[in-house]
Amino acid sequence: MLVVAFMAGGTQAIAEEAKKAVADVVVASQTELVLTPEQFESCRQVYFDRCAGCHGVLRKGATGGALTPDKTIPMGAKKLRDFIWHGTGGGMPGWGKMGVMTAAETDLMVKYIQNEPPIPPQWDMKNVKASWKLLIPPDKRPTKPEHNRDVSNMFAVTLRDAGQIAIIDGDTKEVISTVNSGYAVHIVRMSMSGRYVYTIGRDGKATMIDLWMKKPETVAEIRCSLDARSVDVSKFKGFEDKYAIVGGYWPPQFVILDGATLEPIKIVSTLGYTYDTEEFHPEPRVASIVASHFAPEWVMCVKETGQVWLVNYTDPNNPGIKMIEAERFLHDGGWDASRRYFLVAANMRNKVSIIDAKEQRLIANVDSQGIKPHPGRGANWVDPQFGPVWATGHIGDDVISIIGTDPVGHPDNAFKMVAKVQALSSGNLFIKTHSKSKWVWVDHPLSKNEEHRTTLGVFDKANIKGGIFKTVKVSDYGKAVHLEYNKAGDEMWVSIWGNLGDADKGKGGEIVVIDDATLTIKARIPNLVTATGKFNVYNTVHDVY
Ligand code: DHE
Repeated sequence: MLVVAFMAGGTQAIAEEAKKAVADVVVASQTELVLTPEQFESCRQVYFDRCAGCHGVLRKGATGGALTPDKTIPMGAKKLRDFIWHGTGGGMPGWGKMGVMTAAETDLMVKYIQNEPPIPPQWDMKNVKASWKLLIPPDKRPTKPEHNRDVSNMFAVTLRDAGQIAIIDGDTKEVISTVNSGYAVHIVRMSMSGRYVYTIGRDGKATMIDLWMKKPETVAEIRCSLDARSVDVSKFKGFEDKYAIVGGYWPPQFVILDGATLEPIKIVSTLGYTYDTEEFHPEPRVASIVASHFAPEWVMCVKETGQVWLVNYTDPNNPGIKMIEAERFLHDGGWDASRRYFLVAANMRNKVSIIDAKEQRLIANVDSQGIKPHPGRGANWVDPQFGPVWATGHIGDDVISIIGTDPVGHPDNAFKMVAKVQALSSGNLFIKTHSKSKWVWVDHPLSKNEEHRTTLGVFDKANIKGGIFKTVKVSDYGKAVHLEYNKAGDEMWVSIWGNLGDADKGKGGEIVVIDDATLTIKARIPNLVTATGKFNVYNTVHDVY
């Protein structure tokens, strides 16, 4: 029996490209695994939306385990159905229990993942160039801000399921502009000047928004791959905003762009060998990227091979690449307060890899003593006992790990876990503070406990070992996810992640603003469908977290 397979991708557009590019025919291994072409296509889309990020397009496994037929067929339908429906203790969401998949969809997915994965197409410079649109060239953009708002306290907010970015005035809380972006837009980074917002969609589409415009709009866009999660700009002195970089999940590659126009300059594949076993990996995806302040370089994590690449952009057509062996699988991370040390989660091994951007080397792989560290960019503060520290939470349990980051003033604590405290429960995704705040905040959007999903834990920096100082319940629907301060550090903003389908009931999503002095809710910014990541201009430019 034959099953027609299309490639993995995101949007309808990808499916169209795929149909042109791939007309593979996959033989289902058992009669009961047969899917019609329509069922296969719908499962392919569900897999891309819900599963590929953790398990990989080729299903070789990463944050989640491998899902190739040699693994899934022996596991059997019942076990697979249970995993998909109920989730796992390791952090996999229960898609059925959460109401994301019906029983019938779950059954189809069980069959789908027992079939061979479809092979996605490539996306080379010809495709990248053809997708580039310079909507407003630099000489047609404003020469000074067209408004009196404080650009440095604006927020760019990802409206995930709407594929849009909301630009919000942090002072007045007005939504100034809502701009289309890539599909399921993932993150935002700011230009060093603080004028431009760079976004990346899950479909690899990067956009650039000008905050000087009266109503900020997209000035350029480009599709650098078919599946992506990261973008950043050049920040080293003399190179501020000159170049941008977009990391790709599929194809596994990165593209260097002109920082003012997004015109593509260079495309580089990340295909290669795992750092430890030196086996070829067909899908080493680009995870987090940060811009070094010590050299004209990006610090770029290659997830599956466990390498951190230092990409030198002095001569972007001939980029220098230093490969540093770190750990697998590299995911998200951020700077310590001095911005010399980059700390990134290696979630397969429950480690935090620490890279010294000045000496361009790995300092340590610290055991995070929890399951699946997930820092976002982490949180930095000065502990009265341990000195400067950085912290991460975990998806798979309730551990908050605190790591010393000051080798000069506190050498005994540096690059070691100095303490661990407990969040409300497992399922933490983000942790945040501000240098002017007394508090460290954690969310629990993936908690198995429904109450905890909308409750934040607040820790007192002066007594971190005292555990949670206070809990703040922020919503009676959805999930409270991703934390960000305003520029002054006196308001903490959290997103409520609702459902696109519940928008007409006022439960599509919103932002809750908490007064940092009283730890009480001070404002709500409603009607922000699936509001997720929030990025304050000043804090993002200056790595305040
Ligand atoms: Fe993210 C950061 C990848 C799921 C919201 N996410 C990142 C980064 C990576 C990544 C590599 C770091 C980018 C950087 O710093 O350059 N995320 C992935 C996945 O592969 C994964 C596990 C599954 C997927 O298919 O995408 C995943 N992420 C999620 C979510 O489910 C979240 C909550 C909602 C969503 O958009 O899908 C989510 N990820 C975010 C946010 C950030 C992020 C808000 C930026 C955090 C920050 O403060 O910098």
